[in-house]
Amino acid sequence: MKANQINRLEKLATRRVPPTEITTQELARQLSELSHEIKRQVGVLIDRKGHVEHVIVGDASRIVLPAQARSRLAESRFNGLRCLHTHLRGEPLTQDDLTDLALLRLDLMAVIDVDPKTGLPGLVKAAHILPTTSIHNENGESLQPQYQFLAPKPPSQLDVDFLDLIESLEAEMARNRGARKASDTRERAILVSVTTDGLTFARESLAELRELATSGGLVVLDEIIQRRPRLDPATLVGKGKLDEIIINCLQFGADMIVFDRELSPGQVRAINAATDLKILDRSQLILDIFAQRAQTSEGRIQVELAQLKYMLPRLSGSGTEMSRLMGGIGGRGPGETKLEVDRRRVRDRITHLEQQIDKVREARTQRRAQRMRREMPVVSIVGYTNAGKSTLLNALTQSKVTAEQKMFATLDPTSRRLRLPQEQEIIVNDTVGFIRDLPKDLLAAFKATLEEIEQSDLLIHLADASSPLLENQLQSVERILEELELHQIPRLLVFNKCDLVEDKEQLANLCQTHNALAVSAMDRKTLAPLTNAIELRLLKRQELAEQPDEERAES
Ligand SMILES: Nc1nc2c(ncn2[C@@H]2O[C@H](COP(=O)(O)OP(=O)(O)OP(=O)(O)O)[C@@H](O)[C@H]2O)c(=O)[nH]1
Ligand SMILES: [Mg+2]
Repeated sequence: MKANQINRLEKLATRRVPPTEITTQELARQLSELSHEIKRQVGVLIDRKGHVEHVIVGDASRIVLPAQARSRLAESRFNGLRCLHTHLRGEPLTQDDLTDLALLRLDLMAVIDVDPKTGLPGLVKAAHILPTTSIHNENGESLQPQYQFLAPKPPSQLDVDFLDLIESLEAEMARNRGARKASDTRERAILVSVTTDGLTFARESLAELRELATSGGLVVLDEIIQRRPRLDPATLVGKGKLDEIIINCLQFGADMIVFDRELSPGQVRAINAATDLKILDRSQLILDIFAQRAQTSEGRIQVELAQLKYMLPRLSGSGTEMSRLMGGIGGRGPGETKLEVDRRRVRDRITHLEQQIDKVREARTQRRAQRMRREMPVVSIVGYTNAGKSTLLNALTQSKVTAEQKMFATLDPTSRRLRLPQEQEIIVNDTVGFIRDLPKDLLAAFKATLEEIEQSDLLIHLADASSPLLENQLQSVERILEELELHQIPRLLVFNKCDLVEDKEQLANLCQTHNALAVSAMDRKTLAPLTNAIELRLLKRQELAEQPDEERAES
């Protein structure tokens, strides 16, 4: 490049256009002529006041926008910069141009055609993002980002009032976001499900994720389902789709993306590299809820342990990446200072917590020994989260354990006494709810709590008969019981929330196929068959226990 061309490029940085105009004829001409001479694309980023902020020189077919353009994402709705650059071959706005427009949230992307003979500016082609109210169709598949293309015109005939245009777009975006109160600090999430098979399960699973998200204190803005032949090992959804989702989030005003399955450490890193939005996966969401709920010091130790174990393999990359990754909802989770400690210290902390759990376990064994001496039978209510376990315990024992329309309302096991119809006294345990794909570390960490159940004489497996995922939930609970080696304990299957099931015949069939009882924990009148059944089962067990070994083997 000649000295005079460099000089002219540098001068571009001092230019200013009236804020209401996309470009002046003069600026268009300067860009076009320079571009023609050096046979490269030349571009400028212009702020809302009309000042040129950056000058960019590309090659013959593309320019790369500076990273600073992205760092301004935080405040305004669009980022307050428009990009104006030249095209040497008369091509329309390219896919790269549109992706930059959306991902950087530029005010506008405009290209100026350069006349190949004269170097004079030809048509100006421009596009901006359209605010949307929905980002998916009725099948839950996300829509392509919406762009509005302005009619191509020579620079002298551009009659758009630029400021007016951008301000009305921003006003519309603000309306779409709804009247978000300043006091509402809840984070706003878009849920993403990727599936390799049917949509039905993906939809139900997404419904569960929505409940998890709401239980965790998030506002769910929208849900996206993507179906693909196989999962993308790098970014789960595929790079192009990911860009699309990120753009959707920006258009929609979301703070985070929640994925309906566990992301590998590598996937988290790759996705984080593509966006400043917070990323959460299903496991982390569950961990987060547990962190919010844990009341006792034991519960807190267990949750922190699980969080640290989840975090350890993901401990690499820059500090900011990590804090974004591990911040959890509202910046909860193990906390930023803790995150900056190196792996060794995390491992030390894990060892320390594991020792503490061992101590708790000892104390628990002793307590249990005392209870054994009292020879009271123990019955534990287990089941999927939100099945109504705490409600049932309350109804049976007339107590007031927290029961809520929230997942994982119960974290710490609670015991109550219950006098059965024939005067026998028993202990009833309420337990932490199970969930499909319970994070492995969490399961391990909660083993201690669930050890309580190990000593049970009977398990009541309580299931929500009104859930569309009933069969699935039954299987999940069975699988977890097996993993916890609790499947040897006699089990009584009980369907709850029968008041919510309209089709009573179907309910009766269901009970018959599964050999289960039907109750409604909300209605104490429905519980008599249950207490009778408990009594019978315990009696049978006692008789068995009193039989000599040979007879027991026969029966
Ligand atoms: N309609 C109806 N709602 C019920 C019934 N039993 C429980 N619920 C509701 O279901 C929700 C969950 O009840 P909980 O008792 O907290 O459920 P849980 O199994 O203890 O849940 P976690 O502790 O979160 O695992 C609450 O909103 C209850 O009011 C029932 O028989 N009928
Ligand atoms: Mg509960």
